Amino acid sequence: MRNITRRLFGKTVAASAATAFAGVSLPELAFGQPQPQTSAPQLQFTKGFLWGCATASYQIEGGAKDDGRGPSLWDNFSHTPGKTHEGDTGDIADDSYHLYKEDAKLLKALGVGGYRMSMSWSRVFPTGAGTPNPKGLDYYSRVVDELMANNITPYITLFHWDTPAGLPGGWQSRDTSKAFADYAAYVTKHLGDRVKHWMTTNEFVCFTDLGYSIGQFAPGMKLPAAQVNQVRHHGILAHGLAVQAIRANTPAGTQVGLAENATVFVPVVETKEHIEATRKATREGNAPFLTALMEGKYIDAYLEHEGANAPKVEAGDMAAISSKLDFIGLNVYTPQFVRADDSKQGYTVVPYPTSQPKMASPWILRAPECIYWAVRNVCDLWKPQGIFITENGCSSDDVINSAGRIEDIDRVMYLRNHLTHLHRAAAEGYPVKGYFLWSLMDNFEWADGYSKRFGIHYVDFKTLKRTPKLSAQWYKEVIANNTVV
Ligand code: PNW
Repeated sequence: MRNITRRLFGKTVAASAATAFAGVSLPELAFGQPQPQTSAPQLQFTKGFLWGCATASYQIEGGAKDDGRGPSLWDNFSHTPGKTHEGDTGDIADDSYHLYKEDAKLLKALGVGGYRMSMSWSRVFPTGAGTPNPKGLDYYSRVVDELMANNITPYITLFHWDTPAGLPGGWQSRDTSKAFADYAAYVTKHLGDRVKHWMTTNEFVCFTDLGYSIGQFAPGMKLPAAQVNQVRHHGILAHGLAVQAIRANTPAGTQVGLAENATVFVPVVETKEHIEATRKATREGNAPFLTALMEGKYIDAYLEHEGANAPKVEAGDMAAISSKLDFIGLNVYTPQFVRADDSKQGYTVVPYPTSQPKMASPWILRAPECIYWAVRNVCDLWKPQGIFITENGCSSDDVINSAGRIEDIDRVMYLRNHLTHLHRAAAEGYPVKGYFLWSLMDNFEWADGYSKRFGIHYVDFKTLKRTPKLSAQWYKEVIANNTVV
């Protein structure tokens, strides 16, 4: 538990009483006579809490060769037979490259205050470095203007895995980290007059380990540990250099962070010993990434574990990597469960029972307490200034019924339960500033192609028609009432 002053504790208890248990007073509980619902909203978020939706460039844009865009590692990977579900690619995706005005209307109809989108690096620098392509930047400038004309604040991620294929060696090369900083400098210099919220990278583990160790994502390599650790280092170095580049090229007050899927550890029982074990697991389990960013070093447990395979670090790297951030964005989907034990490590990750309920993607558990622990573990360990949930959502087996509706009640259940647990974190005083739902619409789900749907708008990939699902209707109510409904 973080240090809580008596005043904050009093406020928290009052807030919880006023929200979580609104409408139920103790005597009523005692006598079992609940009163009729009052109009007092339950699980209310604070005024100014930001509601948004998230997407990523390669997953929605299409227009793969339009206006001078260069190929990315994901273009090459998805065009390699056997790498994605039925050979699906992002060539067309949701065609948001041409339909972005329609997508802004979807956002407007939901009533969101923010939109988290990413930029395709190889639209702006077709080979990743060198001469920029003005038409690429123009596209994003138009999208930003369209959002702002609709009172939607853009939150831009500079890199969501679509590494330019023209960069020799990709993330195996330290030069890629430097090229990323140059790209970050160029983009933020040109859009920083209007865009005030930037995220550097999205989910280190997915473009490092999944791409270079497991091979499930682009570029599909299976390198030995020492090289993977170096790739990881180049990933976090890119983030750090980009933070510095953004700060140097944007006006004061610009907010800089990242979007990270730190592994979320949940105590098997909420007792002191398991909670402490969970905190240790969080620090060690995220050692190559978020822990290094927040502590400015690779912790001993990681260095000992990796031994001779530990990354090679140059002077100044860790200072750049730990550049101060205005917020941490957390992408939250699924947890690991931790119990304290008397091993040297002091904890064990408990395997999932086979009966553990899951969503349509087998890696997404129905375990909504993970969003509370995602926030709490990170805040207790490192006390960041602000937290955004930069992604949260799930896949469902959506179908259009005979009435033309998509009744994704399981997604609504998943989201409602997550928001309930997020509210707990906010009510306890953790600095949760906003929430971006993944995703605005169905899109190219990486190696799963179009077989997994994460959207709150259904996309017919033949006609590109977008149709709101039940979850869109639900989210609109959440936003309008600033409350879990
Ligand atoms: C995130 N895993 O990716 C990404 O940021 C999104 O682009 C993606 O569409 C979304 O989550 C849903 O998958 C992940 O296998 C993909 O553990 C896979 C994993 C985790 C995150």
